[in-house]
Parts: sequence; structure tokens; C-alpha cells
Amino acid sequence: MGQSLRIDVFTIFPGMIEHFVDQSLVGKARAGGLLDIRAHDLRSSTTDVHRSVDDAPFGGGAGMVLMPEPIFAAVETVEPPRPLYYLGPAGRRFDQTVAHELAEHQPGFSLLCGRYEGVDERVRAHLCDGELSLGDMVLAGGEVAAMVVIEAVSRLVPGVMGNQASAGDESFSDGLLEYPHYTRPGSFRGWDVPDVLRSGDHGRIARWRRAQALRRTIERRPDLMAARGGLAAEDLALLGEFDEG
Ligand code: JCQ
Repeated sequence: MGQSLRIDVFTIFPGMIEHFVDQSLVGKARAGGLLDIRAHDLRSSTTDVHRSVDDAPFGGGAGMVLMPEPIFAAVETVEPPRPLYYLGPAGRRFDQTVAHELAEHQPGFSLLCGRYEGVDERVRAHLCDGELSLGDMVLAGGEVAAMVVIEAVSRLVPGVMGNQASAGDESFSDGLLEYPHYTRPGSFRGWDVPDVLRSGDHGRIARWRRAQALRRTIERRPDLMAARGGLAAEDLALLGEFDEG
């Protein structure tokens, strides 16, 4: 049995995070004590009657900015596990390598979700330890990004989701995309399952799958193929064995 992992999320919509956790396998893992996920409402530490968390930007311009006081107050009250990451497009790109890194933090890590135009710069500069990005898109807030991080990291915790994650991350275990999967029926609308998969020759099936993974990665993700150093001699031999597909 491995260690549990704690993830604290600071947001003006804690219900979004709670609902997601409750509806997913992450919730089962939480109930089983493997994960300790806590959503904190940034409004809980507001002091004014309107429970304000945002204000207009100094210097003018459109939109609102999350104020520093409620965010500092919430984080300092909770004293969550660090590092605390802000979610936004200016951050380090979140990928499977980062997911593995986060899963190793003990006792865990924390996430801050921005909304509107973002957070006051003093939050990023003096409260957060780093910034994570899902990629070059603009979301309405950091909550969906937080869910992506929670799900990708949670399934790497031993015991979560059947504990198969440690065996490899499917698509990324060898820097390759996954081979194609088939189930019954053997023929569907005239499209047949490849004969090799029904041959019972497990050695040949394993080689076919690897050849498919290689071919797919070359065709669809040449960047991944380059990152793993291209094709080895044994890869080329394998592709030759299944020339027609
Ligand atoms: C996360 N890629 C994009 C919403 C402002 C200025 O920072 C803001 C961030 C968000 C939410 O996060 C993203 C995102 N990864 O948009 C508003």
C-alpha cells in the first residue's frame, strides 16, 4: 500500500471541484483514503458584506481581477501542501511527465484557480510557487484545468483506478501512441478485426501491436517520435514484418 496524496484547490466555485470528484473514480479513491482532495472557497475568507473577490484593474481596461486579500487569507488559513500552482496559459506546460512529478510530492500539492482576467500579480509573485498551463487556449477559469490535473495525477497514485497506472501510462509508457483496440463483433458493418488478433499467436500479436504503435506515432505525432530519438533498428525490422498494415 502506497502513501496517500493530498490536493487542495482554491476557487470561487468549490462545488465544481466537489461535483467532479464525487462523480469520478477519484471520489472512490478519496473515500478509500488514497486521496485527500479539498476544495476551498475563496469567498470564505472575505470580510465585506458582498463577499467580494474581484475588483477593476488599476490602469483601466476590461474585466475584473481577483483581489489579493481573499486569496492570501484563504491560503494562509488553510496552510495547504506546497508547492501551490496557479493555473493559467503562462505556466509550464502540463503533460504526463509533470503529472508523474506532482504525484511524487509528499504530502501533496495545491492549485489556485483564476477567473475573469486572472489574479492580482502579487498572488503569482508572492504566494504561488509556480504556474501550470494546459496549453495555448483561454478558459473562463482555472477549474476545468484543475480537474485535468487532479485526474491525470490521481490515477498515478498506487491503488487508484485499479492500480494499473504504475504498469505504464498507456499512450506514453514508451513515448508511443497506443496501438488500435478491437472487441466483438469480429465483423461490424463489413469492417473486420485484423486476422492477426484472432490468430492466437501471442508473439505475433505483440509484434503487430508494437508495429501499429510505431506507425501511428510516425504518422500522427512526429514530435513524439523525434522526442524518443526516432526509430531504432529493431523498430524498423518490426515495421518491415507488417508491411501492409
Ligand atoms: C490553463 N491553459 C489555459 C482564466 C485567467 C490569466 O490567467 C487566467 C487563467 C484562467 C484559466 O486557465 C486557463 C488555462 N491552461 O485559461 C482566466
